[in-house]
Amino acid sequence: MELLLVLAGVALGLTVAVVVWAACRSSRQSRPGTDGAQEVQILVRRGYVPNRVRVRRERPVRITFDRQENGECTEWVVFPGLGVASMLPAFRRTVLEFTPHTPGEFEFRCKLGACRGHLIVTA
Ligand SMILES: [Cu+2]
Repeated sequence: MELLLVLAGVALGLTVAVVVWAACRSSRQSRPGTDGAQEVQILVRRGYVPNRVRVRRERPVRITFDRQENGECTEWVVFPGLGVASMLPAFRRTVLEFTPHTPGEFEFRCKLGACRGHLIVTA
């Protein structure tokens, strides 16, 4: 019985890993907005789509997070290396604006760290 529970747990873990992996493969270049800001749209649903976004440094970035789920996991998005964080209300769009000054690869993630993405800042 205990073995069955362990196997069920492993199977569930694998399923979650596959779902997260499947949601975590798209990559996109930002688009210039009408005011010169770099526009990025990110769907938040069991991860971030896309989860790799390229922007140029020293230009304003405007990221719209479209969160199509509730629950605790993706309630917050945090960019630890950029000092940016925001709450993302369920089933709403939340706009984040900032200007990256340093080139590099900056992670963003959810509250629990299960969903991750990268902002690639180029010179
Ligand atoms: Cu999460």
